[in-house]
Amino acid sequence: MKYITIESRGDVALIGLNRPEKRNAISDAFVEELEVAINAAEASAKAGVIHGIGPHFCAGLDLAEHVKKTPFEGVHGSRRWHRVFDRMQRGRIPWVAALHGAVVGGGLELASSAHIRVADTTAFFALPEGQRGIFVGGGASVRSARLMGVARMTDMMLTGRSVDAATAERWNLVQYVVDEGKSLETAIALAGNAASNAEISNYAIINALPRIQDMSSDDGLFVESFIASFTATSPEAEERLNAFLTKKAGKVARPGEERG
Ligand code: 1HE
Repeated sequence: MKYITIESRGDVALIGLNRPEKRNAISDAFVEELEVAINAAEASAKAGVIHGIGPHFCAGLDLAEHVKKTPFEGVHGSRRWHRVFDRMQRGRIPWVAALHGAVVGGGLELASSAHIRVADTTAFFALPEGQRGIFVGGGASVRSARLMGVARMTDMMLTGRSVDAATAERWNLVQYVVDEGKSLETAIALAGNAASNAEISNYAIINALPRIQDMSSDDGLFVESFIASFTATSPEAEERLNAFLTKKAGKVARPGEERG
């Protein structure tokens, strides 16, 4: 593949955005390769990490390619991003985004499709679509807005505000902030933790939680009870519950302690 690297670390697949000379700007061919890479990762790994090669995570949409498109080609392009990012968000395995440098426009949309975001202190976040005369088209109005809230996203888009990693954490855009250069190794460790969970639990976590969030409380509780019962009666759950009861599985760790 030209724009994407794939590696594996045990049960974790690593997808690298690999167009550093253009700051990992996402062209049509790039997003298609990303889909192939996500499919390959799902077939071989229990969790995934997505990261940027070079000085930035991702500068968003390839503006040079976009400028030549007709309006209808633009719609198809946006729908392609939706399809590929949805494969990640509502697929079979959890994804952790390791962020550094620019996480802007479509780069933030891609990061918002992962399940956990880890930023190092060099990361900065912006939605410059307003300044470019366009609108978000890779899912930010749904995913990024749900993470940070509509008021903050509106502010970012109207004013061109760029926020640092600490602010992004306060805004719920990222879950972890780590020292410069540490986002990838932290993301791999977190993905490794997720990979050790029961597959059915991970599937329910990533597929059911965002859907239940979009339901009424009554519908959400009803759906939750079925998922809870379905997962709890799986052979893997029986094995894991018995492992704890017979002291073969670790206890819950206190914050800062190694997991048992
Ligand atoms: C690009 C792109 C790009 C860089 N499309 N070519 N995204 C943006 O509006 C962000 C635009 N990019 C930037 O503001 C800066 O490049 C960065 C802050 C990300 C990085 O700055 P820096 O100094 O490290 O790099 P640079 O010198 O600006 O860029 C290096 C090269 O990458 C340069 O090309 P060169 O041929 O002159 O070397 C840049 O033109 C090129 N480059 N970003 C194309 N985005 C589905 S809807 C989503 C809508 C959006 O994502 S809108 C936001 C688009």
